[in-house]
Amino acid sequence: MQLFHASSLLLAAYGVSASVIERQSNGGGFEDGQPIDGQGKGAPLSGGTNHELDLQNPDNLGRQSTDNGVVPNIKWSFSDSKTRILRGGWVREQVVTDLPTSKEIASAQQHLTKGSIRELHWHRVAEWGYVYAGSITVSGVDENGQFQVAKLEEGDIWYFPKGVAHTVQGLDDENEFLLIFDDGDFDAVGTTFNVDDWITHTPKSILAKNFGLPESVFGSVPSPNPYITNGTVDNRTVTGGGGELTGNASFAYYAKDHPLEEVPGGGGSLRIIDSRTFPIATTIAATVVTLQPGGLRELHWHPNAEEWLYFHKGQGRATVFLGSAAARTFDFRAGDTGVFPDNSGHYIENTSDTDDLVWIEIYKSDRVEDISLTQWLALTPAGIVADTLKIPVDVAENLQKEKQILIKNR
Ligand SMILES: *[C@@H]1O[C@H](CO)[C@@H](O)[C@H](O)[C@H]1NC(C)=O
Ligand SMILES: *[C@@H]1O[C@H](CO)[C@@H](O)[C@H](O)[C@H]1NC(C)=O
Ligand SMILES: *[C@@H]1O[C@H](CO)[C@@H](O)[C@H](O)[C@H]1NC(C)=O
Ligand SMILES: CC(=O)N[C@H]1CO[C@H](CO)[C@@H](O)[C@@H]1O
Repeated sequence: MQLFHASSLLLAAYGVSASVIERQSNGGGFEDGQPIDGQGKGAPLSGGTNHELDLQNPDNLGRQSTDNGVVPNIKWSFSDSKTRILRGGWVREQVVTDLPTSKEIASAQQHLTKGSIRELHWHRVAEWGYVYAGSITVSGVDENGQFQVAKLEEGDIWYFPKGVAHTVQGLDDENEFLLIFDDGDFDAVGTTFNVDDWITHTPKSILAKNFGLPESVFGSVPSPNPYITNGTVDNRTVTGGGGELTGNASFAYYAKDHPLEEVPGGGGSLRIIDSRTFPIATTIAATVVTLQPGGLRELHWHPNAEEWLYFHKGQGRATVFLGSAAARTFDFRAGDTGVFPDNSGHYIENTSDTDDLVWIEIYKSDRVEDISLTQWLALTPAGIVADTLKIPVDVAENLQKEKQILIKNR
């Protein structure tokens, strides 16, 4: 802080050239939001700039000297999304037009107040949800007339396969969740089908014939459809049809039934939610991760899919490696989303001295899969590794053969 104030004063008093000298003698100006590296590269920003964003994203200013080449943007903050405010809550989305590198996954944060309802609907794509505040009822019906009405709390998850009819209602005063869809182009026409939208655009005579009811019954269906509507908590039980979905057919994953996994690296804990632990989730696999201050999600890649990310708490940074000497470092904080392209190499480091970094990883797959750089090298003949990387052969021989996953601060 002392350094920051001193340099700000200098900047104000003597103009930017004094600050260049100041920065160079102090090893760089990135912490002050200036693209100056302290080794003679860079110069101050003289034009328009968003200083707050520069301070939050020192790696966009060139701080990481191993970065190289052209790497497209892989980050989008929910704070950059348009929030749709409604009676009973709000929603803000991230779709492919916001973050073009995220082709397989689109997402939203959504908030429902007590009793409020995300109106009945279905999608052409699968929906996955994670409750991070409050509690909700999710209700769904499948092709066999089997249904489920599940009460979900913080940490619980749901998954509706493509086409399954569903709705969500808030139970606590304030309820919020992350929504994931397995197609980046989620706002395309033909993706979401709301019940009142359909009813409104069906001839009244057909409605009467279809339901065996007078036309007047449907005289008050809201139009345009409200998306979220305020309501009252309904805990009537549902019976009949094809019966309740349970066991492996359940749409609901209850966190309390799945203890957190401690990992070999000792740097945190995680929970993998994929078709092995949540059998119905065949197109969306996830990991919820907590990484300690200074901890590192070890260098790895995913052989099966893009990795989409939502940062829930804390701050971190990650470098994505695309091959062809292309690599770029990004700074992340709570509320950011990101995507690592299919098979790209990466790590995530917690850059806070005090706070855990909590994020959710999503893959359009039935499995979470990764290949660890260290494990790969440890399970390759040591002489080959030593000759390739020009490292001592005994170093190659002693690399960890077990995935560390989350490495504690060292
Ligand atoms: C929803 O809000 C409107 C406007 O405040 C109110 O008239 C209506 O009674 C509310 N409905 C419910 C079910 O709370
Ligand atoms: C129904 O839900 C309300 C609101 O959460 C609760 O106060 C009430 O006790 C519930 N009733 C039953 C029968 O569960
Ligand atoms: C439920 O799914 C698990 C994991 O896929 C599987 O091991 C188990 O055999 C399934 N149980 C039944 C009753 O199908
Ligand atoms: C506690 C700890 O190790 N914090 C580190 C978090 O990451 C930043 C950036 O790499 C380091 O500067 C901190 O020392």
